[in-house]
Amino acid sequence: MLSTKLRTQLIGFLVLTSLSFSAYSQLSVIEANDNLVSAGTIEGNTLSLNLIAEEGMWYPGGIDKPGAVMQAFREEGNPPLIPGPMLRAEEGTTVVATIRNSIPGTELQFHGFQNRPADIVSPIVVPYGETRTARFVLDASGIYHYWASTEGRALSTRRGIDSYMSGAIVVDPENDEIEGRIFVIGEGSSVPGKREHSFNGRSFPNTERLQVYTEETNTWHFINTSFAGHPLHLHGSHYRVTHRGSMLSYQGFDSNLIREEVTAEVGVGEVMSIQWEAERPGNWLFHCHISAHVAADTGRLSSGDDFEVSGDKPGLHEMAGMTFAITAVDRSRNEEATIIPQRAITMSMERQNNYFGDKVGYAIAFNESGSSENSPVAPGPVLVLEKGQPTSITLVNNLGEPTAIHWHGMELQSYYDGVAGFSGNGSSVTPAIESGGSFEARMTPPRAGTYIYHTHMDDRTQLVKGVYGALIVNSPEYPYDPQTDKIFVLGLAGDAVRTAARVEGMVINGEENYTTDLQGLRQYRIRLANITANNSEFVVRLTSAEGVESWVPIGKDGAELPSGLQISEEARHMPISVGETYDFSWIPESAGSYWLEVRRSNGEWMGQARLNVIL
Ligand SMILES: [Cu+2]
Repeated sequence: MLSTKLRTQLIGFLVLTSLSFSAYSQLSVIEANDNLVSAGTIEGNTLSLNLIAEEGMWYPGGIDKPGAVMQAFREEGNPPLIPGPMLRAEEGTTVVATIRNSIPGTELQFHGFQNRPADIVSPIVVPYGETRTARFVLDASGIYHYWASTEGRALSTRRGIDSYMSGAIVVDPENDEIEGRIFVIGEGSSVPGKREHSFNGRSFPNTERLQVYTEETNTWHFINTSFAGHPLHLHGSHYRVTHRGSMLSYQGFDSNLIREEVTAEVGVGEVMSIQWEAERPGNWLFHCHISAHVAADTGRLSSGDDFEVSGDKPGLHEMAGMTFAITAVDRSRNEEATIIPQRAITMSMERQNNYFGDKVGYAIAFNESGSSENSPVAPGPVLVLEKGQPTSITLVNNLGEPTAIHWHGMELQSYYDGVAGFSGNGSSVTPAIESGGSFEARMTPPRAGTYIYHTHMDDRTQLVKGVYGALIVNSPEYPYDPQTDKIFVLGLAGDAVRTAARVEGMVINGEENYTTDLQGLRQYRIRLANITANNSEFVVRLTSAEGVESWVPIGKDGAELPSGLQISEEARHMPISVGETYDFSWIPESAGSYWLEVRRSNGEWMGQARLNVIL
């Protein structure tokens, strides 16, 4: 008997050398589960279900794309599914479920078939060839999950052949139904070095094409049974996180604690329910903001020659993996008003040799007539727009490669959203900006706050080389004053990113030792943005020799926080995920050095900025 690890490696080798079909043609094809149908049969107050764990062939990109042997669950008489069959019934229903382990040489450790809410996890262990029966009551309405491992893994380390043995459990209130769609997030594969990233068992562009209507509320529930956290980013509209939960609990938030945001992280084992309304018609993306989780070519089953660049117009944007394409339809079919600019800005993007040491930098300058000429810098400078002012930004590309700029968090017309080959409405689709070419983006910022602009093309080249910066929207009610507003952009600078996600560095405002001077006893606004490539969980602290400071969170992702969250707290905030911005209000009380420190959630040091306070 080969060890599971060695077997996995052999299978991976077979898949990669395309012998998989002949060698494994006896395996069933694992189907993607859109979580629209409940498993089992309900009789009276009892849901009966027979689950079988077995191996099958999984094709997350579609049956014509590369696949991998994976372990999955099926209901007796049905094909195996990724994610596994969904259990859904009303509160008070008793579940009688059998679990059979048909995966030779394994011991199945199964979690989540138990009463709720609960603090104690009661796993069920099923040796190969055996069946166990679970009896439990769906006794608390909410959204939960089950998961299993055949390699004795915790959820946070399950990334191999068993990484997709998970499914949704939905408990509807009595005589009622929880609204919305259920999406199970997955990451991993049996192939060494390859990780698929998916929603409901499919990776983009094979994910469901979601259609929504403007002025209608969309309710989406994300269940993260993958081993990593994922900052989920919506283009063009803000969303609200209404509930969070886990395998065993599910809680709603009071309305005065619910933020409007464009990026929020769903952690390992976590459930996150969101609601949103599309601001405008057109094509919008919803995706994980971790570059590696949406990159077309690294670490995925579909790679190299197998991979066709995704999208409606091949060869332009390069999204893959954990991505949804959304089409928002305006039922009243109102024509979108043409924006007549009151202000015209030019954004020049220049390739500059020997910028980061001997490495190339992609430098940016904003200029407008009547002002003195700015020189390009990498990463890009702060762009300040006015709330309510129709503005034109002409993007001039001299990077030597095509690009596209996304105005992250901004509510604007889809055509200007910056996903080349995808953004737009109907037949007008945003083009890539070819090298030597230009594109005019127009927007009328509807609210004041802290946003980000960044490339939406080839992050691992363009984001790394500096095509990003802070975008501030100013208004009399929420002013931007460079004297009292301090911006800290956490990002990359050339070689600060080395190779894989785990060895990614970080700079603050483009510098390894950023320093700024402040006047004591004045009220400052700290504007933080995380636009690194792959850091889902930064912990940011503001400290002095006296210890950790206090600050008041006031804004997030360009939106003001609800009153219930504008409460003084210890200046230690986590997670601040890639794609999030935060505004904090802070008064330095005494002279001296203060430090804005950034670590990963595991404690790993990333960098710091020095704030010199004089009285
Ligand atoms: Cu992700």
